[in-house]
Amino acid sequence: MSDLKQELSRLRHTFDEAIGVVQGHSSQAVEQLRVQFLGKKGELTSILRSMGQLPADERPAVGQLANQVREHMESGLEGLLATIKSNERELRLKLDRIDVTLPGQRLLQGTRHPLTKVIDEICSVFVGMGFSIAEGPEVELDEYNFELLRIPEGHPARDTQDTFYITDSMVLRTQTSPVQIRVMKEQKPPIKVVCPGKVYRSDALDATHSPIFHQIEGLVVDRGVTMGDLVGSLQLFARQLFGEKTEIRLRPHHFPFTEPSCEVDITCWSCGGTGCRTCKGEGWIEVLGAGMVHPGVLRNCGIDPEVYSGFAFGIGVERTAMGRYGIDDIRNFYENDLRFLRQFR
Ligand code: 2NL
Repeated sequence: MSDLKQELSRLRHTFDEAIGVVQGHSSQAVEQLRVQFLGKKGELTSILRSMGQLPADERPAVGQLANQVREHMESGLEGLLATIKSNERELRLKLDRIDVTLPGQRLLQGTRHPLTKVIDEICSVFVGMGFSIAEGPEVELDEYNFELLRIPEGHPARDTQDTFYITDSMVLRTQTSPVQIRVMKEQKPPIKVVCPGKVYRSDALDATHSPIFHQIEGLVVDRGVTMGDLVGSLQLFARQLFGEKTEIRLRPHHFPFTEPSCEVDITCWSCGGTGCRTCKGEGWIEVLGAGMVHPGVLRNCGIDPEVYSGFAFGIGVERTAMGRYGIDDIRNFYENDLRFLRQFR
């Protein structure tokens, strides 16, 4: 028997041993065997290469044997690969099995914050009456927050005790009025806007005060706007927000930016006006401040008070929400306690 024939049967033997060891390994190990035995630099290839040196009459027999060995190795590898693949699949099926009877993961669904709800509701009522919504910066010029609203230097409202000063000429806005100042300076009447947003006062946090709170102000400016328009608009607003039977009552008041000015009460939403715990026996609940825009404020914004007039109002959002939902501590709004927030689902 020629040397090459011996080598071929030794190769077949080595292969059989190797494949026995790889049994139960991964498909990559099978690929390594293929490279080792059948690859371009593999052992079979090198044997076939040296066939050229054989005498011509011996070549067919050696070639036939080489082909048998190759087929043997190929089918061995193929069979092994199939077994390994099916083992791997079975293992994966076992590992990936899920228990469909386990309880699912509950998705936490959020809700709108009660303050957001009240802001949206109030704004919707005014949008329904044809108002636009305007927003503006929370860091505001002293000029827009105070000066143009007829709150001059030395006025108690400008006390550094009450106001957060950024620089001598910049403050955290104490009302959303400066947004309306911007609207009046930029637009021509007719103007009908509501301005919701955060406002700031240098107050210590307690049950009824917070240094950051929310306000909605409204402004209407046009030819011939009267106190009657103010009363009618606020009446309509009160009935839509608090119920059809709600009445409003105006009490004289003072604001530097309106003249005349008033505070507006509504009949108690709990007792309807007869007096109860909610209204402290009054029958009335204060909800907002309002008035006719002071001619000086219109002039400060480039609007001629001889031609135009307007009314304005301001609503405290926290106060409204506390009354509406019977909340006795303002801090509830800012603490993100889910036990509180979940009640507004
Ligand atoms: C309240 C009362 C009010 C205004 C705000 C206003 C704005 C401009 C001109 C005139 Cl630009 N007035 N706003 C008017 C009356 C009352 O708020 O009790 N706020 C907490």
